[in-house]
Amino acid sequence: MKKFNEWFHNILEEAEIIDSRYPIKGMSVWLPRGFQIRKNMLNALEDLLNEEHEEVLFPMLIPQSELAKEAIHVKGFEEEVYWVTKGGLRDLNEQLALRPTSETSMYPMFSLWVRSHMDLPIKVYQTVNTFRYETKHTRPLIRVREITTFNETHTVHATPEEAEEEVQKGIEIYKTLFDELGIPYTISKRPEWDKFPGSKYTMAFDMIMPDGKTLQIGTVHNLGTTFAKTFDITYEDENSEHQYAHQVCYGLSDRVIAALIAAHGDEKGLQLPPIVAPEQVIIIPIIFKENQDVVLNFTDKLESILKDAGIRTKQDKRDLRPGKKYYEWENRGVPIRIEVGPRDIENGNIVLNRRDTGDKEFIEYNEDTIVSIIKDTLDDITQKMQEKSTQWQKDKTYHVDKLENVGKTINKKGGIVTFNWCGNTECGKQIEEEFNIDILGTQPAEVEGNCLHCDNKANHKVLVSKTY
Ligand code: PR8
Repeated sequence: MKKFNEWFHNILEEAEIIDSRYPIKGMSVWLPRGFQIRKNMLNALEDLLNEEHEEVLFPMLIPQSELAKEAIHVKGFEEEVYWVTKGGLRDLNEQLALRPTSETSMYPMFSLWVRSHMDLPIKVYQTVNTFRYETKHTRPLIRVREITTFNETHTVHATPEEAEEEVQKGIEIYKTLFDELGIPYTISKRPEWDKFPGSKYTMAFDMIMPDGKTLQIGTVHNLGTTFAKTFDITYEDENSEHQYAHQVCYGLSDRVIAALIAAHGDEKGLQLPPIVAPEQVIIIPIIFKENQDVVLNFTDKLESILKDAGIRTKQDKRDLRPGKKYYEWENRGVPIRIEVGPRDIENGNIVLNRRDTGDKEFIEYNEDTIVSIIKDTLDDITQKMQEKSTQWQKDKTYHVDKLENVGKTINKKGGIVTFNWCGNTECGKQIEEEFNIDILGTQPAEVEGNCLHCDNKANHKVLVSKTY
């Protein structure tokens, strides 16, 4: 796909995902179809989170004094905070921040909640809107100023080991979600200068977009005891001694929806993984005046059988040419289209079309087997979409062993380039500047030889790319 940006903007409009004409930069309106996709994505995510975490809801406004408490954190966000300074005509005694993220809204309350080790762990999440006055170029769903779908998980633990386990838990949850959505990803540990402000370290998921740049689609942060010290989150251990709690937080956003659109879309338009598709099956009755009743009796029955089995199904009875309907539903990304005409009914067939492969198949119609055929096909579509996008990310990841090939490869092919690196901040920043790229992070690997850039001993495999 050559002009990804143009394609992306068009598809958001054509497939009725969002309307980005709202008169504030970086803020858009979710349209009914987009909202449904968003809801289905959140359901899948919350199903995973609910196994061990509980949903909460904190206020959107944060007193300036709380936001300012954690110095490194506030430094990281100070340029991005929106402030509420007035209540009606009166100036407020204290300015209130629109949350850019919720550490400083939640943690003063955690401090009240945690008394003894019996109160731990706390594992909560919320799905809210957050506000960031982004100064980089804004793009719908990708870099917005009102993040409308901010799903953030916050946990508090007694020991560093439990916090480490939670980091792995967060990574597993995001892996499962992205696999279900067929979103490809690479996980790395962000460099020191790009970790979440106030964290010990950040693990990040990056997807290679169709234009070769990478998009950060989720992050898991080990906060250590930094925030516990600032907000006084302590517990009394078995020996009645006060200990600082260990914390973890992780989050993702509207970007996940951008990622799934980008990962699967094609010239025909949107292609939705079954788990988020508002309609998993669209039935198109092929109607001629003389046999309208026969066809509609059949398709109505089929629709109710599929719906009863929990398959999201819709029938398109509009008085339009079938070709026009096919085009429209393909554009909207519905995974399976079923066509039924009078001749098919006579022959005991229905026609099943797959959006992912474009395959068209005549299947023998039987009320007892149709549900399992459709369910199996939906599962197969999910798997094939996932395999295809994972392969794409793999094919666009290159290992180089000459410095000159770092820039050359990225400029020519895009994607992610990996090479041996010393791990030194100074050296890393020079690499970023020299090649006009970003260091995504490092991955654990047995590394032999020297740093490609400074020739000191290498001890990291580093990943670099052009980023969104
Ligand atoms: C945290 N605190 O905040 P994070 N537009 C769209 N998506 C965005 C934007 C934006 N302007 N900025 C960030 N994201 C932690 C973890 C609570 C939860 C997305 O972490 O600042 C990115 O995908 O890394 C990012 O990975 C995620 O939100 C979490 O934001």
